[in-house]
Amino acid sequence: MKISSLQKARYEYSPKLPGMLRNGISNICVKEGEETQSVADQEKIKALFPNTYGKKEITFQQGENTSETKKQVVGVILSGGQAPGGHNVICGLYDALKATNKENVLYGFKNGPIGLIEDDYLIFDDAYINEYRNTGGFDIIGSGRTKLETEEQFAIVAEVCKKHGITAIVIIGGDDSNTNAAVLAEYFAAHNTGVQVIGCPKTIDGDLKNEDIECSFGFDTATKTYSEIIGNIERDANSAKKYWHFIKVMGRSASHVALECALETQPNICLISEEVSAKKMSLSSIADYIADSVEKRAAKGMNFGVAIIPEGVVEFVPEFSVLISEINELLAGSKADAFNALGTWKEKYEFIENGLTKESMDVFAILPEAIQQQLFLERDPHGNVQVSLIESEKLFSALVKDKLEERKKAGTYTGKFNPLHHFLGYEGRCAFPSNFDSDYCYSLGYNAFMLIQYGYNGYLSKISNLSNPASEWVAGGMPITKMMNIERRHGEDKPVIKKALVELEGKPFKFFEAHREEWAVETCYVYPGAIQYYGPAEVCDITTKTLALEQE
Ligand code: FBP
Repeated sequence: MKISSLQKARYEYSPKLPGMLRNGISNICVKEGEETQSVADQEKIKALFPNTYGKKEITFQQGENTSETKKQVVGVILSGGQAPGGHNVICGLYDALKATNKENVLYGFKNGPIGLIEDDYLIFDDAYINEYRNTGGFDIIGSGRTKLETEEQFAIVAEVCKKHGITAIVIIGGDDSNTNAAVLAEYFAAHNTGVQVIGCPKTIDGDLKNEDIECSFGFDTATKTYSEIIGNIERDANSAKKYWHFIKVMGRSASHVALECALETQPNICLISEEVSAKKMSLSSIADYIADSVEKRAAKGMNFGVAIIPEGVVEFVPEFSVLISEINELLAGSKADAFNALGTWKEKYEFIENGLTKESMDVFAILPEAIQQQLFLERDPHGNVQVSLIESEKLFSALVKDKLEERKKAGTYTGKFNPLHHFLGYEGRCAFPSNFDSDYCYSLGYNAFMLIQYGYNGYLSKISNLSNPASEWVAGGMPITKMMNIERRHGEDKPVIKKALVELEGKPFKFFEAHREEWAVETCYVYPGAIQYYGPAEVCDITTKTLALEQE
């Protein structure tokens, strides 16, 4: 296989472990903390997890390893969207497992949770693992979005584990996958299978975080990748002085990615979906807000700018979310077939006009035709609009253009408005992990094996104190049930890990809020440049501004 010079060099990188995990496997002992309670709905969660609820938080420290010496056969899966560093979680897991006992075995189940159901796997060895050290992507075993959530699936997984003598499963995934990890752990405990389950917090979206999990892996590299590109675009904008760039960034519902990129690059505009929702901002008021910046900059002779749009924002605009739910209703079940059978867009438009309320039709009617059509693209498996397919960057630039035309007529605006559009998403999910993600992920995997070795079940691998150098990081584990509450999902009450949205009272947003007025009118761009893997620690090992502000 032909590999790049950087890939070759990255194979040689030694990820940094937290200080307490650096003294060799025989020198890691456990300190148990307090028993835990779930963040809310304690009685309900306790009743649903009678075997795994209330366990103690643990930390590792230097000291004699007193764990069991049984042979471990561990299975690992990657679940959901790619996030840089996933390979290193597996490398860390493998290294700790082999350092403990050469006879231990690591199975990689392929293409996500489905691999466990279909018993589709490979067995890792040194040669295979070494090809993936410090690289991006999930191609080491593949990933997938199948969910492990039903009793039937759990019974199949238990059989697969029995067949291979598997003693533990590590699930590398986001909030839903780790919720399912907790349910699987409870099932295994209730059925006395002896199989343990450990989760690792993954997602570029940054929405799997709470008082225990400081950040999910992949967020650091993905936001650094996007920020590099945004910074480059800003510099181009400031050189050419003739375009307004509308840049949509990935991140699903929460705006952590957009906010971090804004803190890194100081664009003229960054929408924050959580604020749009809290202030009940309409499409028109958002367009006015952006147009104000365009107008003020134009008055200073600056007919250029940069606006960051979080991919999920439209769902947070009240009238738009009503429109989306009406459309979901309009296409529910077999009604979608009737709609798709209509030949022309004109016929479809009539169908839509007859099906929507007047209020929603008013919103629909002002959308550009391309966006109208995107709202009728294929639904996700739950029947919902796939918001990441809606070109909201084009939607907002079109609405801003209309506003500016009105202002031109009113004589308040005399500038030029040439918008360009970008979407930053997939290119950030498989980048070579930054030193931070390389170190964090390797530590998460190494630590996950220590949790297995000490017999813990239903725990999330936890590495904390992350804004400090890795030597000061703290390794341990937290029962997943501690992070759960009850939420209404698809018409049912479900125990789930609470998704973290941007907190409008939190320090990262407050910092942004304090500076954005100036950024909107002046040119305060910051150019972060490409991720640096070699060089001084203050350039190569810095973490996100979000984490730094949160831990100030
Ligand atoms: P996870 O939540 O599984 O980590 O995936 C995150 C994400 O990259 C979102 O930011 C994005 O909206 C979505 O996946 C895209 O999904 P897909 O890869 O199926 O197109």
